[in-house]
Amino acid sequence: MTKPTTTNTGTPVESDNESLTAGAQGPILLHDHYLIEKLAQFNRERVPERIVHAKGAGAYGELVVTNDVSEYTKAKLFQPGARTESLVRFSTVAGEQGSPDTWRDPRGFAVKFYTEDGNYDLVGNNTPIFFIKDPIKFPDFIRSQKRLPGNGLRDHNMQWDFWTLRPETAHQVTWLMGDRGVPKTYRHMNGYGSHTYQWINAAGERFWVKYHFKTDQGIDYLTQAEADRIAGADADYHRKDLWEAIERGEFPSWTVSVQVMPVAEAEGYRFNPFDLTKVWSHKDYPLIEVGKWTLNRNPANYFVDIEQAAFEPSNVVPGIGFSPDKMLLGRVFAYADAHRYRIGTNYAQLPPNQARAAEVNSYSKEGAMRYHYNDASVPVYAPNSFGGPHADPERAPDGGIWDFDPTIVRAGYVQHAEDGDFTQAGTLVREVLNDDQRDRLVDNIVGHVLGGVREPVLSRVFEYWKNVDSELGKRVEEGVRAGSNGNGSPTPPVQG
Ligand code: HDE
Repeated sequence: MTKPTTTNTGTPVESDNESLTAGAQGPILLHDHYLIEKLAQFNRERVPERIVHAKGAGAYGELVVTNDVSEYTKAKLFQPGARTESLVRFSTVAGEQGSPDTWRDPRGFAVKFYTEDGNYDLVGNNTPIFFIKDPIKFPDFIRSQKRLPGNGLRDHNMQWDFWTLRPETAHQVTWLMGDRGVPKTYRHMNGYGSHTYQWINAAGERFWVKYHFKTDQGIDYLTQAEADRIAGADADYHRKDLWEAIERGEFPSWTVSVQVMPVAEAEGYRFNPFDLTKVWSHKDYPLIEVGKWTLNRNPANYFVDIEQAAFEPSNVVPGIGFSPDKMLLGRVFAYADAHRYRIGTNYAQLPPNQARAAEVNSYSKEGAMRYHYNDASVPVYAPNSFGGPHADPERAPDGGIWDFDPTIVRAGYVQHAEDGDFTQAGTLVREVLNDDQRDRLVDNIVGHVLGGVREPVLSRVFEYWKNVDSELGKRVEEGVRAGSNGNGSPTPPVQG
């Protein structure tokens, strides 16, 4: 016997096809509350999309620690042999929910670990760096990548206006315009914590660390032409690939590693180690393997598990802390604030956000849509005389501790010996990319600039790239002026 359709409160309904009317051709009756419920619920099916990273895909998986890094951290999920359930959401940045997965953009790489000390969220990207280094610039940066206020159109001139006026963007823009700007699939890209974090071991010793998730599928990319074609054919190309691979039992995995810098080396390092636009050379701080992270389960319900997933850099656990990276500290505020707005005060009670391996003993209560609540025997205030939970500094994360000059200022980062807006971008172009990768970089830049960049921005674009690398800058200018790429073949203006 099939189940009866019911109202939201379980009462069987008499029809899903006809509204209640006075006579077959009479007025609809106000007390057709089921009709009203259906239309009202339909109008309220959406939660606001994420203001950035609106389009994405996600899956569940597991981290298995295969090495011993306990000399650096006491975090339980990173102890030898530890297995921790995980949730990931991959995403693009600037596109809205229906936008093509294959637009040129960094990719979000947001990982949640359900640890026995509470949820640990590592909310990174597929690039180890970012465009800017102070959170106060973030709203400006994002708006320059989205839509003009007048006609609501995206605008390459606006994008390059911001990038060329803020030269610290050069390193990330070089990554963006290269092969990593359009990964072949979410499975064929690396993930990075991007920021410098702090690890604390059982003896209380502190280390600076950077996280690397190296894809075991191998890095692979789409050319601009392939990306444009696929964008027109299938906007959900990456979401579908991830879903189908896991359905086939082809579980993608990543090798998780960290770079570790002793606290004492930070001040003298050739780059400011907290500047999010810079990487630490792997020659200086080689990767130390931690374990294997595998995605092996698709979400049961996209809206519940992925659209309502809330990742927040503030979710750290004992053995892990923050750092002087101002972008990280800005994000520690911003994400929970975004979740409260987007999915409600009690978002931590939604299925993907609930602590799974840890007991929640918070004094939060009530608020809209609350459905987990404290037992009546548990006081709603602290301190109390009736056995309510008490804070325990011994068991809590300390958020990271570091020395600093407390004089109140508004200032840029302390410049280290080799710091500079174009230094690492130039190294990337000259020492990391091969000839073919450089050719595609020129091609992609020229194609993007030909998509609408004009004076006075255009001249700054040529100067920007000459500051990165004089040869590259020359090829970009020649390509744009010739209306073609640096290799002489015309490049169609890039989409979106
Ligand atoms: Fe985000 N970012 N971000 N971001 N970000 C959000 O949180 C923000 C930054 C990243 O799949 C928002 O829930 C600020 C860097 C990912 O659900 C928002 C700053 C990095 C995701 C927000 C940054 C990221 C977001 C939008 C400058 C890589 C998607 C909705 C200080 C290290 C997570 C939301 C998911 C999402 C704020 C910069 C990665 C608005 C203020 C740097 C992967 O809160």
